Amino acid sequence: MKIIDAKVIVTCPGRNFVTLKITTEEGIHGIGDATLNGRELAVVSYLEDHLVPCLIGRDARQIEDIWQFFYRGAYWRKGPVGMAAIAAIDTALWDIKAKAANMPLYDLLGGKSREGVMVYGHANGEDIEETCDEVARYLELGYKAIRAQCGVPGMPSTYGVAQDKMFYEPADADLPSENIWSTAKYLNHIPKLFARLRDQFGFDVHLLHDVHHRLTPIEAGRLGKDLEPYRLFWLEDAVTAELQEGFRLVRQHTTTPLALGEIFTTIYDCHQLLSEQLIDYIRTTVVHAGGITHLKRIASLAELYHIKTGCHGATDLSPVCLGAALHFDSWVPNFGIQEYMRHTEATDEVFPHAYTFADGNLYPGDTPGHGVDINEELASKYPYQRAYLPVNRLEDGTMFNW
Ligand code: KDG
Ligand code: MG
Repeated sequence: MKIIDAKVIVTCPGRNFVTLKITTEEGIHGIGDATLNGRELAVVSYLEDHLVPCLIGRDARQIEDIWQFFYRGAYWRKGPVGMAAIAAIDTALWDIKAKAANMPLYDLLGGKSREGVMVYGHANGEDIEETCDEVARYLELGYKAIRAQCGVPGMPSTYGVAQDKMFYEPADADLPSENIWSTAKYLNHIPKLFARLRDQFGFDVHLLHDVHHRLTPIEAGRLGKDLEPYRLFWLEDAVTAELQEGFRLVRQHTTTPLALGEIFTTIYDCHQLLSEQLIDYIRTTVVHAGGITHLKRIASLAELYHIKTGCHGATDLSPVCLGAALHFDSWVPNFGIQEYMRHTEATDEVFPHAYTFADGNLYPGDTPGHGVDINEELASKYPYQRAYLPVNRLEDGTMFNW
C-alpha cells in the first residue's frame, strides 16, 4: 500500500487550519490535523520541506515504523511543531488503515467501550450573572458537563470570556493583543462564581474551570481548597507544567481533581505527573501529542495510575482532530471526558464529518476511517490569515503567562 502523494492544505474558514492529505496507490486517502494555533506555517514548512519527501514511497500500513522513523529519526525530538507534523501523518495513516479494513477507527483500535462520548461545553460571561445565564443555556442544549469562566472585577479582560459565546476564538489579532492579569483579584472572585453556580444549579451538573497556567503551586493549592465545597469535575492547568514535581505541592493542599496537559507533546512531559498520581485527568490530544499512536501510549500509562483522559477540544483543533479523538474516546478504557467547542458553520462545511451531538454526548459515527474529510475546493476559497494568541502582562507591566 504505497504512499504516492502527501499534500498540505491550509484554509481559514473563520480561523486557520492545517490539514495533511495522504493518498495511496490504491486511491485510498486519509487526512490528519496539523494545526498549531498562532504558529501554523511552521508546521506547514516542517511537513512540506522535511517530512513529506521521506514519506512518499513508504508502505502506509506500517504506521508504527513510520512514527518511529519521524520521531527517532529526527535527532531533534519532541516540541509542538514536530509533534503536530508527526500527528498529522499518524492520523492520516490510521484513517487509511481503517478505510482499507472497511471499519470505523474505533473498531480497529479494539472496539467501542461506550456508546456516547460525554463532552463539556464552554459557558462564559463578563460577570457572574452572565455566566449563570450561559450555564443555563448549555443545560438547555443537553450538556451534562460545563466549563464556567467569568470576567474578574478590576481586570479589563481575561482568558475564556468571549464576545461570541458559542464560537470562542482567542487567536484574535494580526499581532498579539495584550491582556492584563491580577492573581489576587482572580483568586478572590472565582470561588464566588462557583458558590453561585451550585446555589442556582445544584450538584447534578459537572462543573469545570480552566486557570490557563496562571498560578504558583501554593496559589493553586489555595484555589483548589476554596473550591472544594463546590465539587468541581476538574480544575485545569492551575500551574504551568514545565516543573512536574511542582504539582506535589498542589496535591498536598487540595482534593479538587486536577487536569493538565493540553500543551504536552509527548509522554515525557507527563510521566512523573502520571506515575506520582499528581493529576486526575490527562488533556493530551491527537494533534499535539503525536497522533493516535502516541496518545494510546500516554493513556495506557495513565490507566495504570487511575488517571482518566480528557482530550483537549478547543476550536483551534480542527474537526479532523475532533473526529479522530472521538474514535479514540469511544475505545479508550480510562475515558474521562472530551472537550467540545463548536466549530462555525463555515468550518463544518469545509470539513464534512460523521460525528453528531445529542444529549450531552458526541457520537463518532460508523463511517470507515475517522469519519472526517476535507472539501478541497471550498477550503481553497479561504486563504490563510495571520492570527496570534494574546499575551499577558501583570498590572506593573511584567510579562506573564497567557
Ligand atoms: O490555542 C489555545 C487554545 O487551545 C486554548 O487556549 C484553549 O485552554 C484551552 C482549552 O482548555 O480549551
Ligand atoms: Mg485549557
